[in-house]
Amino acid sequence: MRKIDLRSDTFTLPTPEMMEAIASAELGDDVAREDPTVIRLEEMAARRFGREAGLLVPSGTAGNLVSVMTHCRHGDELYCEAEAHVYFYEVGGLSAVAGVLPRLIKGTRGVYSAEQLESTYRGRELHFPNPSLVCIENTHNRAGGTCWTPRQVEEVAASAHDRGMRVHIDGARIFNACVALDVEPRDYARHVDSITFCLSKGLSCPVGSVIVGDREFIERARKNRKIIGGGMRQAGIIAAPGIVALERMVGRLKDDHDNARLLAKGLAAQGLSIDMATVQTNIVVADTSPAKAADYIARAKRNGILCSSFGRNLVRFVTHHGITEADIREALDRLGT
Ligand code: TLP
Repeated sequence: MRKIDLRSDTFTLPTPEMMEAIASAELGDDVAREDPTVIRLEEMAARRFGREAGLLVPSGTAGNLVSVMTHCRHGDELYCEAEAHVYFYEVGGLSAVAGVLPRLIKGTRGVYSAEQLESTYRGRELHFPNPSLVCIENTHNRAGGTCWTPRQVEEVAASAHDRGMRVHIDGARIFNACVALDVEPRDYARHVDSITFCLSKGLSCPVGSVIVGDREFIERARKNRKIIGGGMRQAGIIAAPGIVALERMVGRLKDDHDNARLLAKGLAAQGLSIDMATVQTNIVVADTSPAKAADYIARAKRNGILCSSFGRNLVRFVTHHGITEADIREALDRLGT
């Protein structure tokens, strides 16, 4: 039986055009800053976000960690949403490597307000860690791929800046937000100090993420990237498909969003509980109660449908390049049996 893999958009494979770009990429040693393809990608990313500079990193996790290390000193405090990826899924690197204490804000569908930031903010006082960074996740993974509007980012960022804190966006899937809301990456980037976005999720690249920010920040981030072992040599083989992704793969994300909505409606009709207001991009989080997520996932797997656990009674489905509308209809048929 043909498998339909809805576990994550990280499972996407590079397109033939990406493979050709890899094969013909002009290469050099990027630690010595001599890889022209990496430089091209970094400049292209910076331009796309309206920022001065970009830095290729091996993964979204590396992008967040390097950004946190660059914004914060050991012992500082970072504000983020209670289920933010940087807190929930990054192996505690925040604390283990960057030495930062997270302070959590419970958002609504992944989004929190400036008022919430203000009421959680502890101030600068002898007894408290130094508050230095506010993180925003857009789209928010555990909330179901929900989007922050540029306005929401602007308000939280203004409040953070007023308190002397910097702002980082974990924009692993920020292009999904841009497509869903019909806004430009620069509409977000202009309010914040750094953004990480991933090439290897909906954009289908095999590897890589990019941090964008001002030149001075990116130069300091470059050193931190080296500290964590993320200085890569002929990294043009990673950058080349990234260039294809930025040029060709953003527009098609709308198909993934349409497919996610189709899937969510079908799953709801089969009795799963889904907050449809969260189905804004390419992620569907469904409550399987009273069935356990593990049992639901095992049964789906027996029918050739792969999805992942998001908690005791929660499963996640992600649509992506390589999943067609016909696949979604087929998946619904098989899940409904
Ligand atoms: N998320 C993965 C898993 O780690 C859960 C996924 O399948 O969704 N920020 C966000 C918002 C992410 O969703 C992810 C990956 C990352 C950062 C980390 O990216 P990688 O996996 O490249 O380190």
